[in-house]
Order: sequence, then structure tokens, then C-alpha cells
Amino acid sequence: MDLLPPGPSRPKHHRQAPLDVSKLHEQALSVLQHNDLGQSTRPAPHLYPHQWLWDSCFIAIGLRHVDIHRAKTELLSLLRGQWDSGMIPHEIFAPNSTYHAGKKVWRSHQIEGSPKGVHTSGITQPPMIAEAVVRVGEKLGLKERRAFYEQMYSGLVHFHQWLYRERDPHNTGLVTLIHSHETGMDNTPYWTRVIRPAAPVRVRALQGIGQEGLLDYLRKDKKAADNPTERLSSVDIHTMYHIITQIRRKDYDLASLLALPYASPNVPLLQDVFFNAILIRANTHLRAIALALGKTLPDDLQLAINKAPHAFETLFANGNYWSRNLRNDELIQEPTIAGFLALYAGTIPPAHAHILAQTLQRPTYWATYGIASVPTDSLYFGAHRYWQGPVWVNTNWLIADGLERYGYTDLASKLRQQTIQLVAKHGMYEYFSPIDGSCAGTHDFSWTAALVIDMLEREYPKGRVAQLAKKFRAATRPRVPAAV
Ligand code: 9WN
Repeated sequence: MDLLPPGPSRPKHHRQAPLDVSKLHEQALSVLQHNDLGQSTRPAPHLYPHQWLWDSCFIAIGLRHVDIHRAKTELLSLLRGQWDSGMIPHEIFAPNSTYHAGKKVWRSHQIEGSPKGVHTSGITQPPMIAEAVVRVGEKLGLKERRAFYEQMYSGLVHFHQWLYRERDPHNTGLVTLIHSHETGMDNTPYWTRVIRPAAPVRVRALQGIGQEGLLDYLRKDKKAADNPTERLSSVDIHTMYHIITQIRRKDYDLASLLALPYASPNVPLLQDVFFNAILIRANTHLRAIALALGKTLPDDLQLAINKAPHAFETLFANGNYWSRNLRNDELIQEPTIAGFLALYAGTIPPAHAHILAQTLQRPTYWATYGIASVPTDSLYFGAHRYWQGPVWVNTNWLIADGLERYGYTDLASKLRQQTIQLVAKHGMYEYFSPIDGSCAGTHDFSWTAALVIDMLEREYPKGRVAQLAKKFRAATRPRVPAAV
């Protein structure tokens, strides 16, 4: 595959097979309708019954095309989980739903400053919320947009301030993650590498006698998964639970965790490249929101925002961007999709963007349906193994956006069209094999549906889907409360 030169050319159509746009749109809407919880949307019916931070952002980006009121509600509802510190948690638990790492695991109500009346996790997730607010804002008239921005503004500022104040205590310009779930890519290999030495004694003992298979019986997520072998390994999931217990005992506070010496089974801490790239982009959006409201961001935040793009460049080595292990200050040069998010950050030098655009076109990353979460020549690769190989619709969406920002318009369009084809052929699944597109993970996955709607709007003539949107609004409206 050749690198397409940057330029303002109109996107060409890269259709591989005839596509029934209306049918696909209808399927996507029915998934969102089915997963609608009133003021938020669950990611999937069985496996993920609560509200997740970055899922809701992607969902709002799709919903804005069909029900702007509901899209606003999706984002406003995230603020009900915000902690006094400013943290927006990665999960807000819906009442009466079971989940393998639910409220009893996180115990947010025991921590001072957690919100009253809702149970949440104690960690965050990629800060996609400013992006989603701006995307929803694009669909509103000036007056309504400002009103919506006003509703979101202080929560957003507070969140970004928390990220830099609490998660970058040494003012490096890069925030640190305390759990792999914060990156959104739970078992991505660069996290797996640092997590495995932190396995609890019981897990290592079972591994020592070759009996780790027994851990399968203690897993709760397997019951809800369509095919449990497509999720994390039992060793990794038990290690992740163990890390949750340790960070909970330290009130999910980075400063306290930093005070622990680095020896197994302590907690891995990473300046995560994927998360920081998204944060840099979110900062740009936050600035735009402040500008639209005629407000000035607080000085501490301005300083951090200015520093971040320079600090991000310290993650560049050998032609890619990597996460830094805060425990030993080393870059973890383990090939995954994460470094490509530097394109989405939008602040890297064009020469680096050029290298990334070339790398992601290698067949090991991009076979037919977009970018594999781990290249096929990695030792970690498994075509259906969660974040260790499959193509995900949200990362295709993010990378297409990043490519476009650097002028690779045609490549971005090709990526979006292949993603649409993938979902049209295999269904609204959570993830897909990068080799043959076969579906994996859970069915009726909300961000797949929402982002397909967004990509359809982008790639296909407008107006063909308006009627379906009307039908969707009629079906959801009575269940949506007037305000959050
Ligand atoms: C833990 C909901 C979430 C996504 C994450 C994805 C997965 C949860 C899990 O599901 O994580 O947060 O139970 O494995 O990795 O990106 O937000 O869709």
C-alpha cells in the first residue's frame, strides 16, 4: 500500500461491495435504541450494563445526527458522576445490574469527595468529552450551542485541572495512569508487559504449578461474554482486579501510589501515549469552548496545556510514540496502535505524522478493514483477542480523524469507508479480526453503532437517513427526561 500524498483532494469512494446505507443506519439506530437507559446508553446489553465515560462520548457523536437532545443528555449525564476533585470516573453504575467489576469492587461511596447518590469507579478513561461536546455543538444554533457549552464548561475545566494537578504532580506536561482500564485498551501489550510482574501471589503460585486454568472458574465476566476466549486472559484479569484493590486502598490517589517502592506486586504507573494524545486534542477543544463563551481558562490549566505538546515529543523514539514507565523512566517500545493517536493529538511535527502514516499502512497493521490494535507480527497478536490484535471501530474513527488533520484526506476516507463495509458485512460487534473481518467480542455494541452513523453521515450523501432519524426520535423521546 502506498502512502497517499497529503492534499485537499475530495475523498474518493473506496467501496468494496454495494452497501445498503439505509439498512445499516436502521441497524445502528436499533442498537442504540435497545441500549438506551434513558439519560445514558449502556455499551452493550449483557457484558457492559452501566455507563462508561469514553463510550458515552462516542455515542453522543453518533446520536447528534439523529437526536440532538439525547446526545446532549448523554454528555450531561456524565457530570453526575464527577467527583469533588474534578475526576470524571470511567464507569457510573446503573442500579440493579450485575457486572464483573461493579460497585462492590470500587466502593466509591467509601471515598471522600465521591458523588452522592451514584456509585462510580475510582479511575478515569480517555478524556473524549471535550471532543464530544464540540461535535454536538456543531449541530446546534449559536444560542443553543452557547447554552450547552455553559452547562458543560465548569465540569470540563474541573476535569482537565484534575488531570494535570493530580496526575502530573511533577509538572512534566504528561499525565500518569494508575490502571490499564484508564487507557480504554485494557490488555494492550505495553500495559500487559508491566502488569504481569504485578500478578498476585495466588496467581503466580498457580502459574508455578501449571494450574492457572483454575482461574477461569473464578471469572465473572465470562458468563456475560459471547465468547469468553475473546476477552483478557484469566491471569491478566485477576491481576487487574488485584491492582484495583491496591489502588482503592490508596484512595485512587497517584501521590500515595508514587510513595510505594517499585517491587512486585506494586502498581504499574504509565505516562500513557494513547491517553495523553487524546488529552492534548481535548485541550484544544476546551480552549475553543472557552473562546466561544468569552471565558479565559485558569492560569494553571493554561500552563499545563501549553506544556503538553512539547512534553509529548519526549515520547518519540525510533519512528513512533511510546508510553513511559514512570517507575523506571523508560519508554515501553512495544508495537501497538497507541502511537498512531499522535496524529489525532494534532500537535506533532508533519515529518513525524508522515512516518506514522507510512507505518500504519504496513499490511501488518492495515490489511483490509483498518488498523489492527496490535500488528500481526507481534508475539502478542491474536485476531480475536480483545485489545491484542482486533480492529476496533473507535480507533479507526480516531485515526481517520488524525490522518485528515495532517492532510491525508483520501486515506482517512478510505479508512472510514472500510470500517463501514466491515460493520455492514459482519454486524454491530465490539471488535473484528484485522485479517478476515470476522466479528468478535459482544454483539449490539453501542459505539460501533454510533460511530457508523457518524461515518455514514460523513461518507454518504446527506438526507438519505433523515427519515430513520425521525423514527428513532419518536421511539426514544418519551423515555428521556427533560433535564439531567
Ligand atoms: C472495563 C465498555 C468498556 C470500554 C473499554 C473496554 C471494556 C471494561 C471491561 O469495555 O472495558 O472498563 O469490562 O473490560 O476495554 O474500552 O470502555 O465498552
